[in-house]
Amino acid sequence: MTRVALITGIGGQDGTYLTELLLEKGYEVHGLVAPGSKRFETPRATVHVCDLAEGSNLPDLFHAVRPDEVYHLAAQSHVRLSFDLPLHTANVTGLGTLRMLEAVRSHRDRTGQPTRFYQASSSEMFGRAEVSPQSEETPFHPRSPYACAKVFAFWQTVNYREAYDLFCANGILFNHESPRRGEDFVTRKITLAAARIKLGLQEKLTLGNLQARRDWGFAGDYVRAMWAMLQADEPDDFVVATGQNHSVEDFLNAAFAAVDLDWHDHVETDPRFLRPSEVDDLRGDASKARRVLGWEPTVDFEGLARMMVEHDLEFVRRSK
Ligand code: F7E
Repeated sequence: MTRVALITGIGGQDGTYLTELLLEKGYEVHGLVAPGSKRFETPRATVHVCDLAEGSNLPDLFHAVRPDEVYHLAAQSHVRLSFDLPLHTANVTGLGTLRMLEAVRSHRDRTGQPTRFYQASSSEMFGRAEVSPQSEETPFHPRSPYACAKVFAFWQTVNYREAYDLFCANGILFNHESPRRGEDFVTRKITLAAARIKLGLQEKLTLGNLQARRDWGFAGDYVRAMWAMLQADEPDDFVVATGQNHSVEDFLNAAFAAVDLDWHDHVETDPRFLRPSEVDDLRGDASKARRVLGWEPTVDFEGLARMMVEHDLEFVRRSK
């Protein structure tokens, strides 16, 4: 029997990689997009519109799609923006997850179908972490409205597993990037600027905190971990990370070196891009995912920066 997957946020970076992976594996793929968001066009997946800020058509969608697996990726996911839109972020990122969990629970109770649920939890939940690297055992100390909403969603996911005996898994994913990363996230902002500067289309790049350290991996690797979590014998929570971290400055070095430029000649900083409370240093310990799921990352930090810059050189040339 063909398995059916439903991906919320199917048009985002992770949604597109996950769609490709699931199609390769023979799934029938459905996706949800927010009203008014750019439609994700693929002849091989069926896209539905749903506003997770209210979710009124979720029961009908579950009835029509009958998903075996739900990958809940949709969120207001920009940390800086969450300080400007805290209520919207809490509603979409926090309550949106609860609306999805309720849809899974009531669909199971009505039809008997045991839909498995993946929650896109985030390393931002660790925030001001007191230990490094962070694992599934590390306490949360969220530092933004986004991270607070993700902590709420994490515990709702655990609670639905424990209270209703549903297969609900949290993937605690550290930063994951790719050529498809949104242009407001720091890695893509840097690689696009490096490409434009190289091609003479831009002179300066304005950033915020260059000292922040993150554990950056490749999104294409991370969606394999999402899938593996829903194939496990038992539902559980897993950190997904490379185990290495670097500063924003390190990423600047790697990206500008790929186009033979010195970033010091082009980068300026502006407090506009600082956050009221920053997460200084994150690094993940994914040994549980390696042991239980057999998951391994395949792209390292330099490889990731090079892949993104090479893509953006071509992308900028084509759109010139
Ligand atoms: O910032 C610093 C910024 O916005 C990384 C999301 O996917 O990963 C992401 O959250 C660091 C921060 O990602 C700029 O202050 C400096 O320290 O790329 P980012 P993020 O906040 O780590 C986690 C795992 C998620 O769950 C989130 O949804 O870079 N930084 N200058 C800057 N950041 C941005 N965006 N823009 C700058 O100009």
